[in-house]
Order: sequence, then C-alpha cells, then structure tokens
Amino acid sequence: MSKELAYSIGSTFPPLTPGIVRLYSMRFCPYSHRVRLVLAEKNIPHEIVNINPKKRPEWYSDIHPAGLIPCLQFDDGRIVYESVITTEYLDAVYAEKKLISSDPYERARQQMLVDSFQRIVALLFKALKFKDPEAFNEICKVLDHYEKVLSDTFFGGKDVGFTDLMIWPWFERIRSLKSLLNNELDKERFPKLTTWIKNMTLLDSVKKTSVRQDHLIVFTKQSTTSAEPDYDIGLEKPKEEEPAPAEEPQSNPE
Ligand SMILES: N[C@@H](CCC(=O)N[C@@H](CS)C(=O)NCC(=O)O)C(=O)O
Repeated sequence: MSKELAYSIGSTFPPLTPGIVRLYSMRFCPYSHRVRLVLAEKNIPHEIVNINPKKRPEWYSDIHPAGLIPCLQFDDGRIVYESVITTEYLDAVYAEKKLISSDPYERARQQMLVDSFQRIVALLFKALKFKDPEAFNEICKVLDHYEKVLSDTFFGGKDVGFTDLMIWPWFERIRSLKSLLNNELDKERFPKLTTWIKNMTLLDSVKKTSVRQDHLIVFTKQSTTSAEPDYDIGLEKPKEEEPAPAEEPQSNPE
C-alpha cells in the first residue's frame, strides 16, 4: 500500500518523527506544491502526510483551524500554514540557499509579483472549470507583465528564488493541462517566459516535485466535474474487503 495515500475521516494521527518537519499536503494542490518546491530547493529533511480535503481526518482540525492544506508541523509543536507565510518562515529558519532577498525593494518587487499572480490562479480555475476561452486570453494579458519584467535567468537574478518557486506550480499546470485548456503559451509572445520555463524544468527541485501529467489530467477532469475527486489516483490502494460469498441455494430434495 502506498505511503502517499491521503488520510481521511476515521484515520488515526500518524506520530511525528523526531527532528523531521512534516508537511500536510495534497498531491494535486498547487499551494502544497509551492512548499514542496521550497523544501526540496533548500534540502530540508521532511516527511509528507497527504490529506483528503473533502473528508478531512477529525484530528486535522487541531492542527489547522480552517482545515486547509498545506500546513507545516514541527516536532516541538510549531505549526505554520499559508503557502507564502510558510515559505517566508522556512527561508528565515533555514538560512542556507536564501530564496528571499534582504534588499527591501527587491523583496517588495518579488512579493508584488507573487501577490498579483493570484489573478492567474483564479483565471486558470475559470478556464478549466467553465471551459471559458476568454479566461485563457486574460491569463496571457496578465502574463505580459511577467514577460516584461523578467530580465535574467530567474525572476530574482541568476539563481532560483521566491517568485520562481511561488508561481511555478501554475506554469506546470498550464503546460500539463494544455489538452484540457485547448491552449498553450505562445512562444513568440512570451520568448523570455519560454526560456524561463525551460530553465525551471532543469532544476532538481522541480523534477523531484513535479506532478505526473496523466494523473493531473484525470484529477483536474474529476475535480471540475465532481464533488469527490479521487485524491489517490495512480496509487496502490488497500484491497476492498471481499464480499461474503453468497450462500449456495439449497436444492430441494427430490
Ligand atoms: N491561501 C492558502 C490556500 C490553500 C488552499 O486553498 N488549499 C486547498 C487545497 S489546494 C484546500 O485546502 N482546500 C480545502 C478547503 O477549501 O476546504 C495557501 O496559500 O496556503
């Protein structure tokens, strides 16, 4: 049985491992993907506990008051949630390989890029759920600004940083879901972003955390059409209990 299976109602709290940060996650959640990227990029030893957000385990409300994912839990009781706050916290505590600039203006510039990206999050949802072609055009209009301000290998310079990791999960989804979107980014309109995407895909953290395209396609189809998508797509699941064999019909004595 896979260790990645999502915990749901009725499950028992899995004990924490001393010295290991735990991330409560969901395999297809782009916000969790942000934190998985940061943990991988900074090489922070961690474990992942997947949660079924539609059938959350009872014990999860003691960890995150609103029950959202992602959320970090440390073995000394510290809890940190909200993907951007979590990233800022991890960057401050694990100082090696800094992702956030110490220069106030540069930091503000990157935070603005991450903040405005929420517009794309909403538009992508609209494009996928309502098959609204105008939503993809709107995404491209927002991305024009990102194309304009990208002036180096990554958004913060020669090394991968805060903005890159915070926005990547949605670029991975735009790429992987082009068949569902019936659209993809125009290389002529976005030459710098096209090179940036190539550079991102070469990073180990991006390779390690990428979501399988076929699973993502199935999950996205399900989550835009059903209230209960399968959070364990592609995983080996526990065998359903065999139904008790039906009693043999008694034959009438001749
Ligand atoms: N602002 C939050 C958003 C997190 C979020 O919306 N997570 C989704 C899963 S992708 C969730 O927990 N949904 C469950 C629910 O809304 O009840 C963050 O950045 O961490």
